[in-house]
Amino acid sequence: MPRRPVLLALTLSLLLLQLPSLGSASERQLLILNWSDYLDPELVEAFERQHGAKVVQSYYSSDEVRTQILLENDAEGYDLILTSGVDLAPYAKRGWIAPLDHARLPGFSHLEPRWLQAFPAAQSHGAPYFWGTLGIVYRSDLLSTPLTSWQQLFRPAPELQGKISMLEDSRDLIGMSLKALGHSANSSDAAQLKAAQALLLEQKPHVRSYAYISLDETSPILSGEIVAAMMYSGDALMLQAHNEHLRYVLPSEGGNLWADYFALGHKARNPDLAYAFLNFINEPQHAAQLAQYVHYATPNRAAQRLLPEAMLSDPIIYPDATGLASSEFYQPLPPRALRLRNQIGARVLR
Ligand code: N2P
Repeated sequence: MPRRPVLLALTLSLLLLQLPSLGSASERQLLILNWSDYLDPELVEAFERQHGAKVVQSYYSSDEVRTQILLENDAEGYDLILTSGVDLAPYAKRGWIAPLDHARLPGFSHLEPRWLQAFPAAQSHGAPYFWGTLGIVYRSDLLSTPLTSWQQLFRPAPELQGKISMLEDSRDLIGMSLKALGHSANSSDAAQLKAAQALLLEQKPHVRSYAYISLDETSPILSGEIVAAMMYSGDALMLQAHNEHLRYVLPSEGGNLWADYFALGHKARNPDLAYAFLNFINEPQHAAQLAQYVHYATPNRAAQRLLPEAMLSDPIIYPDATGLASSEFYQPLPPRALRLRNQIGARVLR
């Protein structure tokens, strides 16, 4: 009687045993841990054709979720990991990412050198990909007052209550509530962090979701279920293609200025293919195509020259001096502050 289940179990376990070997046997698979909507699928296909390889992407929904994923699987099998610049050094320390051999990256000649200096370990471990800001997106047709500040999102007017989406990420939540209170996003000051926690808990009953909302036509900000969200600049522009009433604002208190990097997985199965990919995406034509797809600022100078003027003069993509001056890069924080921030994050997100 139990024969069939046993057989089934046996077949299944055989199948499962096969899976990892399938991955490693076919040398031509590139496994990327990435944000969604961060690589133009057309370009991915072109790379696959050119290299007779398959690109497989695994997606995360916040910087913090990425770290969680890596903690859980110790970065096993990822050839490339797309990470925020500030996380390069801690990921290198944990042994999740490997130093890049610049001699194998002729495509790097196109990059603005400043991005290799922007974060600790960027020089050794980072392939600069895009940069942008974290701010607010909102539906101008569904709100009577335009949003210009974090204060308006953290202490929402009745028309906003219950219709807000925030990222599921302690660093972003705490960082931007600190900005709303006039402090540095990188504060380690216990009193300031406590005030940020209070603001987040005050906002919480009015937040509909702590999530990375989708950028396609199914997005809750298009249906009106959400009317304002904490969002990355280019993501807001991507969504704007579906609804012209969407507005992105870098809040008056300033936002977060970030840069993302591809890093080579320490346990990469196909490092050669990873290098080929990094060179491929840095070919000026390709980098320009990617920039137009994601709506972010490219660190690739040769690609910039190929971009339409409208993109280069768009203040959402290239913020003006005021926006840049009030915004901050996240910085590595001392362990004590990190512990406190983790506690706050857990309280807010539980
Ligand atoms: C991709 C968003 C990535 C930007 N859709 C976050 N740094």
